[in-house]
Order: sequence, then structure tokens, then C-alpha cells
Amino acid sequence: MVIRRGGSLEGGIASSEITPKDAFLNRRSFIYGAAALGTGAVLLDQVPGLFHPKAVHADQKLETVPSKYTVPDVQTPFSKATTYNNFYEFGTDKSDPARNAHTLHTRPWTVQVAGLVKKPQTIDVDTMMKYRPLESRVYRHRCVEAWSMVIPWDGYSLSEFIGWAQPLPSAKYVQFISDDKSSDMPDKPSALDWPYSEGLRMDEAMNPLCLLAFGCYGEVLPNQNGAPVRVVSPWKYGFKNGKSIVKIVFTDKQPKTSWNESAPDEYGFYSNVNPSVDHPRWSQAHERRIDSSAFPKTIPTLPFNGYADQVAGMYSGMDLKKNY
Ligand SMILES: Nc1nc2c(c(=O)[nH]1)N[C@H]1C(S)=C(S)[C@@H](COP(=O)(O)O)O[C@H]1N2
Ligand SMILES: [Mo]
Repeated sequence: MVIRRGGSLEGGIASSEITPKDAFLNRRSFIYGAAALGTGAVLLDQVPGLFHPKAVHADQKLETVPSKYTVPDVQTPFSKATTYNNFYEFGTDKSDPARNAHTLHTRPWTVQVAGLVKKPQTIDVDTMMKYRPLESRVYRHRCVEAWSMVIPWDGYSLSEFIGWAQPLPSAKYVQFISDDKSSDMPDKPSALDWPYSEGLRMDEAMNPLCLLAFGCYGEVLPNQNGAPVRVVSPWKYGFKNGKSIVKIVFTDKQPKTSWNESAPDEYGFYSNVNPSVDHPRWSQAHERRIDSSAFPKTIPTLPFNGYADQVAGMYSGMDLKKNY
């Protein structure tokens, strides 16, 4: 099924546009199939053609338009981007989210817009998804653990959504709160305080590079990648990009963020990709680029993940060693 784009957030959506519940149930049975394969799926998939990656995802096509915010790097295969994930709500191993995230119910889904806004309200994710054309943007993704991927995300600039939300002039930060329903995520580890929370300074959130993503690889986001809606700020370490967002809060104070709260010396609020500021336990100078090869190459990490031209100006005058 093709999800149509366009329309406005204010407008309602016709029932014909809503994916029938049973289509979602069908999709879940695909995902259960993958679960049975477990970790083996990852290994098998390294032999091209042996394992069909469609088994682990929503398989729901999106209509997208090209974007000027696309990097020319070779893309990480879909099968790896959807089976090697961090989504701690579903377990701490990289293979856990693809196996466990089928329990997340992604419809109906609403996002609450709260805090310092003209009109606090709750919006349906399907309405949100149709607010602007979904651009296909190929972004570099650099995890703080020194691996990276190149992923085509489908979404529109977060700034568009913020424009719709109408924050008050006093709003200086945006906080993104992820879902934490125990019914859908029964085995959340105690490694972090839930719900997962992340945040950006308002100018960072308004930077056109900062994406609100509803899909990847031209399809609805697989649950393990943060369905139905997530943030992607490609010049920052991956953990800044909250998945499965249920609440967006505008604040005048720097919001609490999960990794910063759990280990403030290791994970700063800014977390801009910076090869010259090491993590206390490892170097950030290089990254393992996960591509189609069975033996990923190690490549130098670029300041701001290669997006310095577009974002460095936001930090002029700031000591990036202190504001890591
Ligand atoms: N809710 C939530 N969001 C999250 C995480 C998480 O554990 N929970 N992990 C983060 C980390 S560390 C990374 S690297 C990216 C991974 O996104 P991907 O699996 O789509 O590559 O999601 C980020 N967003
Ligand atoms: Mo990460």
C-alpha cells in the first residue's frame, strides 16, 4: 500500500487513507517469521540473496521526493540497517530490536506537543506524516560506539513541524520523549531511566538538516528503527535521535536526556560528532563503516560527521571540548 503525502496537519484524514488494522496484523506475522530466525538472520544475510530482508520490516511503500540533503556515500544495505540496531527498550544487543520490536503497536499512535507552545495539543501520526512531502535523504549515521552507516531516511525537516507547533519565543530547547509502554516493551533493561528522552537546542532543531523521519529505504520505518516517527540529526552521535516518539516538549531549560543522565562524563548534551574529542573509554577518531562487505572498513571520522558546512556556525565561540 502506498501512503499518500500532502495535506495539512489541521485537516482531518479520510478513513480510506488509514491503513486497515488487519494490514498491520498481517505485517506483524512477517516480523514474527523473522523473529524465529533470530541472530542467524544477520549472519545469513551476509551471503547476498540467501535471506530476504523483507522478512523483518513493515514492507509498506512510501511516496517520496528527492532531496538536496543527500550524501553520495555508498549506502548501508537495508538488511544491515534493520538488524544491527540500538533500541534499548527491546534489549541491549544489536540483534535484539529486530527480534523483539514486533511487540510495538505503531497504530493508532499520537504525538503530544506540550510545554512552551501557543496551543498544546495531540496529533495523530498519520496526519503528521502527511503534513509535508516526504523527502528521501541519504544521511551518514555515526554511532557514539564508533560504527557508522549510510541510510536513506524518508521524512521532512523538523523545522516544518516546529513551525506548525508554534513554540513561544521563550522556548529555547525541544525535548523528544519516546514511548515506554510496558505492554509493548515488557523487558526494558534497567540500564537507562525510561522513557528514553533526548533534546536539542532550538537552533539545532530548526536547522533544515534535522529530520523528522517516518520511513527509510522508501518504506515505512521498521519498528526496530523507531516506528512510527523518530528524529535524525546526522551531525550528532546516533543516540541523540530518539525513536518512536510520543511527546515533543518545548522548554526554556536544557532538558534531561537519557544517556547524559546515566553517564554525564561520557555522553554530553551536544554530542556533535567530533574526531578530536575522545570518549573517556575509546577514541572517536575513526569509525567502522557498515556497508555490504563482510569486513567493514575503518575510515576517519569527520568533524560534525561531514556536515560542518551546514552546522558548525551554530557552535561558533563554544568550547567543543567542554560542550561535548
Ligand atoms: N528510544 C530510543 N531511541 C534511540 C535509542 C534507544 O535505545 N532508544 N538508541 C539510539 C542510538 S544509540 C542509535 S545509534 C540510534 C540507532 O538508530 P538505528 O537503529 O535506526 O540505526 O537510535 C538512537 N535512538
Ligand atoms: Mo548509538
